[in-house]
Amino acid sequence: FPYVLPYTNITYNDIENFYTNILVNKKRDTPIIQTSFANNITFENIPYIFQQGMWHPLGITSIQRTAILVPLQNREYNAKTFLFNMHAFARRQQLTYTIILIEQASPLGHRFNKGRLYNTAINYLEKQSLNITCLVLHDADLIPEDDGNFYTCETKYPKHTTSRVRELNNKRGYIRYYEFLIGGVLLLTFDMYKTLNGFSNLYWGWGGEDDDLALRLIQQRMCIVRPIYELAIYTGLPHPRGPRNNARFGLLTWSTLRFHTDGYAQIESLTRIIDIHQTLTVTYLKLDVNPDK
Ligand code: BGN
Repeated sequence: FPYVLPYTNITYNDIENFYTNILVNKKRDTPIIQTSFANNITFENIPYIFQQGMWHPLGITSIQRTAILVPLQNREYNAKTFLFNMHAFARRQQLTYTIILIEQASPLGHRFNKGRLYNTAINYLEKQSLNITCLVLHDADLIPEDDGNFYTCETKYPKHTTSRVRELNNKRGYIRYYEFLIGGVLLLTFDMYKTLNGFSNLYWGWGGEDDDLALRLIQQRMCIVRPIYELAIYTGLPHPRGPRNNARFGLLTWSTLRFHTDGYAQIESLTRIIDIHQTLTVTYLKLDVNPDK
């Protein structure tokens, strides 16, 4: 991480600790904290039933109830591939799960605000009686490649699973992102989400909102759990790039000062759900993100 934030309570030491916590040793490309699961498992033909808004494996009681949340804007072509793969993946892992697409529908063509989409959908979910215990914040263009990458939450800390991404339209193979990254796919509980006051509502366009959340983690003295490096692999689906957020560097600088006043606790006064639509494979939430506020 390139710099330390002025006028905040985050020091070099904190950032150093963040790294020490996630790494078994500091050599790059070595496994990070191991989560508790076996190696590749593939279950074929698992019978599932759809009941009270969730998919359940027949005859099995899952310990966790998982909601996979996917923010979207004009990405139907990725969403179809995503759903097709994600249902199969969740079933092979015998999860009790639901998939929620959160579409930024209004105002039309306005820059994407992923933070507002997540905050709104999670606020909506909290009021439902689905008893969700694990939130999976998932980019629509990422497909997990290994069944050993379990979509189950850890008890104490968020889990980040996108250590390596192989983009379909280039030949560079798997790209290892920076240690500080928590964007892509992040699994956490409602309690963890509330401790962080969710995402900032102020990031419009591509980039930075995930780094802002990482700063909130450090501020709360939390760390990140990752699956072993071999399992944390994804295919990145091709798509055109949306406009970047040029304000992101400035926003990140002051991020930790806005912690209490900008996030999940403030979302109800900002956005509006304009449509809720349930099909067998997905729950659609259409949102007005309301850039005027
Ligand atoms: C980073 C972006 C993240 C994005 C990753 C991976 C920024 C802020 C710069 C200080 N962060 O560069 O938002 O998830 O790339 O693509 O742009």
